[in-house]
Amino acid sequence: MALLFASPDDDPVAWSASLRRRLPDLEVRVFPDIGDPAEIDCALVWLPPPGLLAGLPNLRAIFSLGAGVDRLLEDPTLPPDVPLCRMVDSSLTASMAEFVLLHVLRYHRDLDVYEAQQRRAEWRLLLPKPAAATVVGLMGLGELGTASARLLVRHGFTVRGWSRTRKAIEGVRSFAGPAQLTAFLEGVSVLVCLLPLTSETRGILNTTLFARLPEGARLVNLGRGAHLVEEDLLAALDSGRLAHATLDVFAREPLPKEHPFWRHPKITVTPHAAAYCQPESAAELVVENVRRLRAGRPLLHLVDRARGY
Ligand code: NDP
Ligand code: OXD
Repeated sequence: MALLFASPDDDPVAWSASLRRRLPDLEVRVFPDIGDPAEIDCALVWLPPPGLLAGLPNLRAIFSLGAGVDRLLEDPTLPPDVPLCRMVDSSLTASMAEFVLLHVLRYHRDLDVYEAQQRRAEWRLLLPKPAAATVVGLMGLGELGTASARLLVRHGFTVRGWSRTRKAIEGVRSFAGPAQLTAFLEGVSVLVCLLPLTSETRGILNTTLFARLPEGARLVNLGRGAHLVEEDLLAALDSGRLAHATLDVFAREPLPKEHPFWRHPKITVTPHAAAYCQPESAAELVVENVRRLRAGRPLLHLVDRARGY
């Protein structure tokens, strides 16, 4: 069985070694050295060139190196009937939860305010508040949102989450569906987006939503750039409706050099750096799915293409 590996960001040497250690008879071919495309059975990919997967006539499964599969689904040439599985991995989840905690702590301890004060050489103390006084709202309570919520609860924050279906997570107040979005947003001091990008969630971070947050709330977008309506964020920061935003994902990546977000005093930009999976642990899922493919058993973490995640 041959697996094609294609990713501009992940290390092909480490991945090949990790896969082969677990499954020595798996042939790993690294893009662009595909060999005969007809010999490829499955593909492990992150941002593959559009059309690459369509050119593999005997492809039986697509394994995403990313948790989000929106870019794959946007490719009109993506083979429609080949099962698509997303990445779920302990190292990915842990690095995301850590990144969420980092930014919630930063806002909770007013570091964004102190950074602005430093630029003005202004010495002004803001008395620290208890963690419980900071209400964190997580949009998306899936693999990543749930782990982040649990970590925040352990640190004493007041945590609420919003998802399509209701959840029971200890210490987290769960809100579900469009009907409960307004109630979820009330009183949230730090809003974290960990939604997948779908037709329902595109543009969800907009003026109407910002208006439902308390004045001076902070936003952390870790989902996808297209969740955010960029002009609405700039207007909300100008008016003070939002005090600050941390953005890890963008409609265009890399973020173009001339983009106003780079130099905005109330925006922190990180380069889609929140979370990545380590081949050491993540190869486990890929190998398990290759074994299942060989045995004709159901694959793990199949994407529901109609739902979009
Ligand atoms: P999951 O599929 O496990 O979770 C998605 C969550 O979003 C679920 O709770 C789901 O609800 C909820 N959801 C989906 N659609 C809606 C909707 N219309 N309304 C309300 N809630 C909705 O995904 P992950 O947690 O693994 O990943 C989430 C996203 O994080 C990825 O799709 C990707 O975009 C982003 N990501 C970003 C990274 C980065 O480095 N910045 C790294 C990895 C991922 P329900 O549970 O009811 O189905
Ligand atoms: C993603 C990922 O989906 O890095 O962004 O997993």
